[in-house]
Order: sequence, then structure tokens, then C-alpha cells
Amino acid sequence: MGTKEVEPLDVTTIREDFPVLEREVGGEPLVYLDNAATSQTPERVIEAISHYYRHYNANVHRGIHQLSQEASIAYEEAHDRVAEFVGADGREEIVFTKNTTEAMNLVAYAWGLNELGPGDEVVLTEMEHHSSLVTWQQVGKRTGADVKYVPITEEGYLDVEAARDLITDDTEMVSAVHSSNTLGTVNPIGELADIAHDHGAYLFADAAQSVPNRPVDVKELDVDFAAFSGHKMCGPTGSGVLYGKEHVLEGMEPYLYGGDMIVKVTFEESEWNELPWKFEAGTPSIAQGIALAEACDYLDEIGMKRIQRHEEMLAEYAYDRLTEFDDIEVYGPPGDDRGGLVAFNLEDVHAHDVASIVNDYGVAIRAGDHCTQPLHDVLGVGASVRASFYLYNTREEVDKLVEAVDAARQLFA
Ligand code: 7TS
Repeated sequence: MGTKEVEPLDVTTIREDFPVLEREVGGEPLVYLDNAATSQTPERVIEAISHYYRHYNANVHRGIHQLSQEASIAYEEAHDRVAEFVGADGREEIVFTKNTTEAMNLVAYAWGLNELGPGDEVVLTEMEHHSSLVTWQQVGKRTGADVKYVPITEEGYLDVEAARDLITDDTEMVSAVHSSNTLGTVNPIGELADIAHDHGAYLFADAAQSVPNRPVDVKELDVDFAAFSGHKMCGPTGSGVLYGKEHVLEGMEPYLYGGDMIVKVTFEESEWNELPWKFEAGTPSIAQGIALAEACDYLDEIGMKRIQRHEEMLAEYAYDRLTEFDDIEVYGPPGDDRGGLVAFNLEDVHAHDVASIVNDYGVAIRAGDHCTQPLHDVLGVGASVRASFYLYNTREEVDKLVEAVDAARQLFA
């Protein structure tokens, strides 16, 4: 089923779930369009955090007492819930981290630094977020492995033919953003996974902008790793996830050492705990993990396909309205073929100035390089403004954005 056939969201009701949407900014109703940076939090997720601290706050995996048992069960079951959300086999494949960045670094340290060496290659794309780009760049420097970049086309798509040439039998890892946080391009991750596997390489999907916004099934895509952040999917900050195929995680050394990641320790030796705890050393973000599972329930009850459709509709509408202005350039693929965001520039006006004027209208957007500096180099600009949508945004809010951007145009004309 395509997304066109799904039932539209009841946004008026959905908005009631998010207390922050009632606030004003400078006397104007808040129009929150910075969802790719972090999403807002529904009442029931806030309540899940509050309930934990009010009723069963205790450390996990180390107490016989009632509270610790309750916290441990809820924390462990949260892994099962997240596994289900992305189609993983079970909690063994789901490591909780503090964000996408930590999940990537986990693999870079635990696998990259141990397995890579001169002659090996890591293939990234030109649209990587710094969290993967800088991480693999540094692994390359420390191990002698080469890092290569799949270019983008004029229209802002990934050049898949170039990827076929760049990925060779020397490639050990292909790390690719699933949905670009700057271009809105949705990359053919399943196809890239097939190409990587044909050459015996792993595929790491940066799913920070896909898992929150569309149905993602890691088994269907056949990725070896995927990373995403809870705070971009109605969950709390401090919650993130590394998905890894069980046999791949099984073969990796731990990244952090300490409590909880061991089963037996002597003065000479230590034996690692089972998955996923082997990769979760020390006291984890317990409340955040439990609340992330609540966010998964919330999103699934609304329906990820419907959320995807809603965001696509808003992105297309914003794209169409913004491209009506001759002096606005919108980056990335056409309006009807992108994830739920639009990054653009107003001719001769700095992105920060645009965002500042727009803020006076109560509209929150991001200005800067969005942690994709090399991609901005490819685009030939230092910065851009970006509006990114989520399930609670409306067409009227896009109109408000356009009105505010138009005001900035006229001010700087
Ligand atoms: N990958 C992508 C594609 C992202 O968009 C982000 C965050 C990350 C990785 C890192 O996520 P984190 O939770 O570890 O920070 N992107 C953005 C953004 O576009 N604006 O602020 C953060």
C-alpha cells in the first residue's frame, strides 16, 4: 500500500497530546518546525518518566528488592518494544545508547578500530551527518583505512551507479544516511545493503531521520546496523538505539567496560554479559529507555505510514509555496519525492538572519549547516535554513512560515 491511500491524521486531536504546543513565543503561537533536531514530547511520554521517578526509581540488574525488579523488567521490556518497532528479532539486537552519535561511535570503536587496517575501505555518502562522517574519518586516520564518498546528483539524489563502482571487495563498511537531514532525500538503503553484501561489507544505516518518520523494518532492508535517536521520535533526550544483527554484535568486543556488561570478573580476567547488556556498561538511562518504549506505543497507535504521509504532504506543500519565490532556492529532490523537511536559502540573505526574523513570528526553524558541512560545500553554500515537520504540524503552520520568510525577503530586499 502506498502512503496516498492511508487515512489522514486528526492533527487537532494529536496536538492536544503535546503540552508545549500551547505556548507562545514573543506573543505569537509557537510554530515548531525544528523536528529534525528534536521532536516535542507527548503527555504520556512525560508521564512515563514521571511515573518511573514517582513509583519505582531504582537501579537495574542489581537489586533483589521490589523496586529494582520492577525497574529492571520495565527497562528490559523497553528493548523488546523498540525491537518490535523496527522489526528486529528481539532485545539481543537492540542496544540502548544516549543518541545516534553514540551508537555510531560504539560500532566505530568496537568494530572499526579492531577490524580495519591499511587497504580496507569505508564508503560513506556526501550527505552524511557529521556523526557518521567525522566518526569514520577518524577511524580511517587511526587504522589506515581509506574513506570514500558516494556523490550526489544535481537533483540531490544519491548516485547509486557511482556507489556500485566505489563499493568493492576492499570495502568493509558502507555507512549511509537513510533519510538526509538537509536534502530530505530518502536513500535506497535496501539496495545499498545488497551492494555492500555482494562485496562482503556491512551496511550501517543512519536512521536518525527515518525511524521517527516512516515505517522502517531492519530485516526487510537487511541492514547490519542501524542507529536512531529517541528524542527525534517523541521520546526523551538521552535515549538512542543501536540495532545490530545478533551474530554481528556477538562477534564484536565491548566498547565501554565496567559494571553490568560482565558475568564474571577475577583479578586477571572478565567474561562478557549476554547481548545487549555487553554493550551497556554502567547505569543506563533507565527512565529514558522506558519512556522511549512509550513513544513507540504512541507512534504505532497513530500509525507510522500515516505519519509519513502527513509529513510528505507538508513538505510538498512547503516546497511548492517556497519555490514560488524566484529568490528562494530549495535544496534536494522535488517536492513530491522527499522526507518531511525543506532546507533553503534566500538569495543574498544569511540563513541566521532569516531564522531570526522568522522567530519573531513564533516560528522555530534551524539555520546553519545542520551538521552536514561537507554537503553544504557541495551545494556551494555555507549555511541554509531548514523547516522540518512532524505529526502535529499543519498546513496553516506552513503558511505562517511562508508569511514570515516573505517578511524577511522584504526586509532585506
Ligand atoms: N544522523 C542524522 C541524519 C541526523 O539528522 C542527526 C541529528 C544525527 C545523525 C545525530 O543525532 P544525535 O541524536 O546523536 O544528535 N540531526 C540534527 C539536525 O538535523 N539538527 O539537529 C540535530
